[in-house]
Amino acid sequence: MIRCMTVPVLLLASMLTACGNKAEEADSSATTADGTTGAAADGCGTVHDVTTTDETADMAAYMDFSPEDLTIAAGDCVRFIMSQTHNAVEVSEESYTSRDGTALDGGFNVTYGETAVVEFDTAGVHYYVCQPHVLGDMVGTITVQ
Ligand SMILES: [Cu+2]
Repeated sequence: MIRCMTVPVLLLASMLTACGNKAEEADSSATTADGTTGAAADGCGTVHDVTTTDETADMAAYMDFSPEDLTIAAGDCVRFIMSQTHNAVEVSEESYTSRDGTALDGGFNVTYGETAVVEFDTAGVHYYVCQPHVLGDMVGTITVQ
């Protein structure tokens, strides 16, 4: 069972600018997404971050999720913080192995520049890729124990 909560960071930022009286509401959403400590909102256990970079000076770092392979406990969440040039799309083990980048039906799908928190409730391995860079081995795994 996977639950996705998309956090429209840019939208929140523009709302803050556009109308001051929404600031408190926008702020509480941000806190939920930032729940890295203690018992986070929305039932996450520990929240683990996966990040990417748009900085191409170091191509090895550019073509990587950080961390690439992550082991978490059932009930933990992963916060995918994608920079503008990368996405994180769940794929089948077969697609992961063959690097074909086909999205898995019902899998998580974090688009370019998006930050999203995904909860993993069931033990197993989830495979994901950055679609434009899958052939550059920009792939990752989430192992839920
Ligand atoms: Cu990428």
